[in-house]
This record gives sequence, structure tokens and C-alpha cells, in this order.
Amino acid sequence: MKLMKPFGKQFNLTTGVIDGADNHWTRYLKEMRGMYQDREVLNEIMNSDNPLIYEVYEVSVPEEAGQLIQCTSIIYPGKIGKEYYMTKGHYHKKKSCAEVYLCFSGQGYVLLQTEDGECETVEMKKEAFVYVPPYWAHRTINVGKEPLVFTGVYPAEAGHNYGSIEKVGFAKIIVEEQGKPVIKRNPNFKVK
Ligand code: PAN
Ligand code: ZN
Repeated sequence: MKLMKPFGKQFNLTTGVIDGADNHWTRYLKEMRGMYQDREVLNEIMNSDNPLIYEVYEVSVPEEAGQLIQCTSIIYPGKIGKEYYMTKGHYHKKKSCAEVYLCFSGQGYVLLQTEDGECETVEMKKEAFVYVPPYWAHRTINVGKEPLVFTGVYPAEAGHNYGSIEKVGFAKIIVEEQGKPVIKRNPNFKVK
């Protein structure tokens, strides 16, 4: 059997950039416009701008059982109306795959949801370690004034399923009220 060679990468704890990352992707508002609640503000912003919401750097390995993918995510500070910038959110295609997040800087939450609509939030801040158990959809939200930077490690066979959670949405949203993040019920959540 031909074994894979060990390797190391450098990454910047403040910017989240991985030197020599194999993959890098960006998510602009246009690609996730259906996910924010304030349609009026959204359309107003989209008329003149298409802001960068987040980006991801990834070290790729063969997508097979036993391998682990490591990546960093950088969510920029900002809001669409009262709702903070966030990731699209997904289930793992292979739902039994868990993931761990380690936060380097910024302030935020991971919002997690099961297929039964059970919803949980876990705080993200410098040095927070968050466990995303198997079968939970997960989205990360930046509620601070700086970029929210974290690394994630997950099985290479996990894959991403964006469609299922996009169809129903998350049961909770995180909005700014009187200068503070507040976790609220999503008025557009479609109960099964
Ligand atoms: C993370 C996410 C990353 C971007 O690496 O992929 O934060 O979020 P979306 O994938 O929801 O756009 C992860 O959970 N990977 O499995
Ligand atoms: Zn994931």
C-alpha cells in the first residue's frame, strides 16, 4: 500500500489564511440572499453592492474514510438589516460525521439544528472549542465588530448538504437589538 506523506501548513490566527491552501472559496451576499429575513434592506443593498460575507481556506486530502479535512473560515462583521453576517449552513452529506471547531478570534455563535427542528446555540469566541455532533446542521454567525476566525476539522468523507436545511431554514435567527445580539425565533421557519 502506498502511504500518504505527512505534511504541515502554516496559518495566520488573525486572518485565518492558510499558506498554500488547496482550496479557497468566497461567499458573497448574492449567493445567499434567500437566507436573510429583511427583504427590503437586502434588495436595497443588492441594488448597489454585493458584499463579501465570508471565505474559507481548505487543505484538501483524498475524500475517503479515515482522512480528515482541515479548513479555516473567516466571517466578516456586518448585518443585513438587524441580522448578522453568517454562513449558509449545512448538514454533512454523510450525516453520521461530526466536526470540531476551534475559534481563534472574534465573537459569535454556532447555530445547530436537527431534522426534528431541535435548535441549539453555542458561543464562539477566542479559544472556544465547539463540538458539532453527527446529524446536526450547523451555521456560524459573527455578532462582533471584528472578523470571526475559526478552524474546522471533519471527516473527508462527510461532504456538504446545503439544500435540506435551506429548504426549511433555521428555527432561530440572531439579530442586533439595542447594540446586543439576541437569539430569536425565525418568523419564516417552515415547521414540518
Ligand atoms: C465549515 C463550513 C464553513 C462555511 O468549514 O463549511 O464555515 O460554511 P458553509 O459551508 O455552511 O457555507 C464546515 O462546517 N465544514 O464542514
Ligand atoms: Zn460542517
